[in-house]
Amino acid sequence: MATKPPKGDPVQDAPQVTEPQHAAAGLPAIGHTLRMAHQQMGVKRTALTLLSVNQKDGFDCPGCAWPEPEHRHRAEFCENGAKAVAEEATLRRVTPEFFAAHSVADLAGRSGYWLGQQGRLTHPMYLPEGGDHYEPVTWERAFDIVAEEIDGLSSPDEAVFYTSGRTSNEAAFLYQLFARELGTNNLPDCSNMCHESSGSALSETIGVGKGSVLLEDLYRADLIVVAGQNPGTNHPRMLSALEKAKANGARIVSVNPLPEAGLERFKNPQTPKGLTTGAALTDLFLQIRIGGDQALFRLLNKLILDTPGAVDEEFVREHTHGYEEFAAAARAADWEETLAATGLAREDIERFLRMVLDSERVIVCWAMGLTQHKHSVPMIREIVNFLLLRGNIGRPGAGVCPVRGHSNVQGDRTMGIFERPAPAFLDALEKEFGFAPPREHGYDVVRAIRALRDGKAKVFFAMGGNFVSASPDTAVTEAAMRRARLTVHVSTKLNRSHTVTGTRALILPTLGRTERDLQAGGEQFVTVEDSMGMVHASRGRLEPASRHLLSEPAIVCRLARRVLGERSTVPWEEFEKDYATIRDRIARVIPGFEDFNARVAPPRARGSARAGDTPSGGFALPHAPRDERRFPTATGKANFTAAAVEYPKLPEGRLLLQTLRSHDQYNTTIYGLDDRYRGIKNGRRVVLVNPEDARELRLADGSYVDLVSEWKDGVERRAPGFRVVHYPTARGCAAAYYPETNVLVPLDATADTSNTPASKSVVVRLEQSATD
Ligand SMILES: Nc1nc2c(c(=O)[nH]1)N[C@H]1C(S)=C(S)[C@@H](COP(=O)(O)OP(=O)(O)OC[C@H]3O[C@@H](n4cnc5c(=O)[nH]c(N)nc54)[C@H](O)[C@@H]3O)O[C@H]1N2
Ligand SMILES: Nc1nc2c(c(=O)[nH]1)N[C@H]1C(S)=C(S)[C@@H](COP(=O)(O)OP(=O)(O)OC[C@H]3O[C@@H](n4cnc5c(=O)[nH]c(N)nc54)[C@H](O)[C@@H]3O)O[C@H]1N2
Ligand SMILES: [Mo]
Repeated sequence: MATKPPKGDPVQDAPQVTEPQHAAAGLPAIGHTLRMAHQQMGVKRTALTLLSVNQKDGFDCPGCAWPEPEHRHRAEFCENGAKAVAEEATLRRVTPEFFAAHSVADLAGRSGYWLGQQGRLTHPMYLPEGGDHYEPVTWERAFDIVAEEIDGLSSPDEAVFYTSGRTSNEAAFLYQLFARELGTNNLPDCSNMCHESSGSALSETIGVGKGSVLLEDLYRADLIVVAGQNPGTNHPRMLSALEKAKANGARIVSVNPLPEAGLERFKNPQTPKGLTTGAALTDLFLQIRIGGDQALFRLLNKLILDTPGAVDEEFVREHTHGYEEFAAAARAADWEETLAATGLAREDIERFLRMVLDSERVIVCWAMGLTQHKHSVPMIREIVNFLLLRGNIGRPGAGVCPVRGHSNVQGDRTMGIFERPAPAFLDALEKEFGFAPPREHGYDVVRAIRALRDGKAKVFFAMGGNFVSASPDTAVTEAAMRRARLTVHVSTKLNRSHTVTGTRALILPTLGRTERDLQAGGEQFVTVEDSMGMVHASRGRLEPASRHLLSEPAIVCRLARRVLGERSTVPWEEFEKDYATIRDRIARVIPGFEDFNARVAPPRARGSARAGDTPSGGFALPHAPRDERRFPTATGKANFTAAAVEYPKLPEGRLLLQTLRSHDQYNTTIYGLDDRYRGIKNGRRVVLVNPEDARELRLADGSYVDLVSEWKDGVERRAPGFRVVHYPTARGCAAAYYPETNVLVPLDATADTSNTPASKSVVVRLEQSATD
């Protein structure tokens, strides 16, 4: 068995391993934050910037989509939010001289970590056909190049317009408007790889593809289930909400193959107690096998059905559809099969049941641990069944809570970034702008990759993100991208997608959230929507990283004017000057945004308030199931569903690999090489394996293996050189970081219905690494 890292691995990747921790945040978190922030921004800028995150007149944190509490601490402290801010507000710069010194081939050989560490992009850059270096280009020339390539297409459907989830509502609305006026619905987004399964499951069952709870509901809940989520790292501010819920008497059940430190104990750095012992959060930890959640909830539903008086019969009668069929399927649930699927003990499931029966108000929260499996959609629908049974949707303190990732991913969807737009939305666009938007569905992420691979798409345009690193099947995706005629990235920072290019390529540098946005009509702000459907303003304060940057709305407006010219019916110039004019149109097109401008204004500037307006500025979007127990589904009721139970079945000698985030990364942006809570330092190429499995597979702790994924197409997908770490994960389950492991996720291995890459259930074998 190899015991040294294989040659050729990045030198810095030399993982050291200590015991996993059992609590999150506390003083060490403050120390880590300040160290990272000082390195990127210096002391003064650190203080100024971190103080205006999520404050009334400041900018929305570019970290996660967790909502802000009404009563903010002066610095709503969150280690990973601060890292996201430091990463953007860094004083390091990637200039034309940098590109002159580094060929594209050189950059393509660097790690994602190195690329991101180089700093902010300062100039529009162009890689001409046959060129080996990016060269500076004027904005006018850049837009001409995009227009030339789009004009050369035989159909607008040969262009693809990707969006990542940091894009503001204003920019997103304009971007989809441009794509649709051009004539395509090819608007894939990061959500296709993220919460698409939640959207698919929820829109069909409750009629709205978004969560049904507000922060106040968490504070009132009796029981909060956190399944498939690691908030200590990915939504740290959620821990304060859980702490408060507990103080109010809630109990917490965590369902996860890994014991995650943040869920065990939270040391709130804003309270004196938090700096010492902190608060225990989880009352019951269900260490489930990967993919076992549908089986768990199905059995729980059977047990509820079998308990006299446990079903909320009035709610079921008044508000739901499909109960009988569901109940028949649930009654057939089998203990033995459930124990095999979940790896749980009978007593634990019985304890869970008792906690459920003792609770009047139940909330289920989840994230990527539930959305990225083949059977994610029926899994989430089973959770809806579970909540419906006891009337836990549409009443205070209860509901569904899919916790979104990117800070405005939910808002981008609301604004129409979707390859399968609703007819009513297109009708409203048509009425407002007077052109006929295309009606055929466009490509999602996986279909866009296939289209590029097959030569059916030729122009790839990305509004943010890092498409080639975030997408599955890295080798396939990169080859697909290289076939494009033109690849364009609107970006703040350098990343791998800039190095894997079409025949020609452009990098268009843009303002970040933290930066002042000055247009002809004065200083602008933008708006965002958080994970709970709250909309509010975000205003950057810092000087832009370079005077050559354009804002995202300005880029779309200028591009649209150049590409569409006279044929456009949209006032792009006016939109660029004054974003309030964009919001006026959003207010007319999208339900729930009535009086948009007035309602996002600072509280003192506002007139009379409407329902949902918050005292600190901003408002809650309407949500029929939450607000009125009305379910706008095809049946007009909340739908029970009765899918067959599925769970992954592993061939002998294989493990089920989940690809997840370390504490020091934001998706494909790597902040550092540590995963502090899991006891990993100085390296990312690690694979966490249960010690019993490791013994059976003869995998010594500290040995090096290649991860080889097995999929029915027979193609060998290999990620070489991972250090084995014996770790208390569930039996049969392994874990390794994304994006290094995306090479293992087959493009065609996606969730049914949502088409989300199944990046949390990859069947792998572990092979000894070659040492030289
Ligand atoms: N600092 C930081 N913050 C972030 C991000 C980041 O990268 N860094 N990313 C943002 C984005 S876009 C998103 S979508 C979110 C992601 O937030 P998370 O979903 O918390 O992120 P992951 O690291 O993918 O963690 C998945 C969790 O699900 C568990 N899990 C895996 N498989 C299963 C399963 O089958 N069943 C159950 N019950 N659990 C399972 C894993 O053990 C892990 O705890 O975070 C957002 N916030
Ligand atoms: N194997 C595996 N794959 C996954 C996942 C997984 O769990 N496992 N998770 C999936 C999920 S949940 C998601 S959301 C996707 C993430 O996919 P993406 O959203 O595409 O990826 P990010 O890494 O968040 O994008 C980072 C880049 O965004 C740019 N950027 C940052 N801020 C801004 C801004 O304000 N404006 C603009 N224009 N650009 C900006 C920077 O250039 C930075 O390099 O990855 C998915 N892929
Ligand atoms: Mo995400």
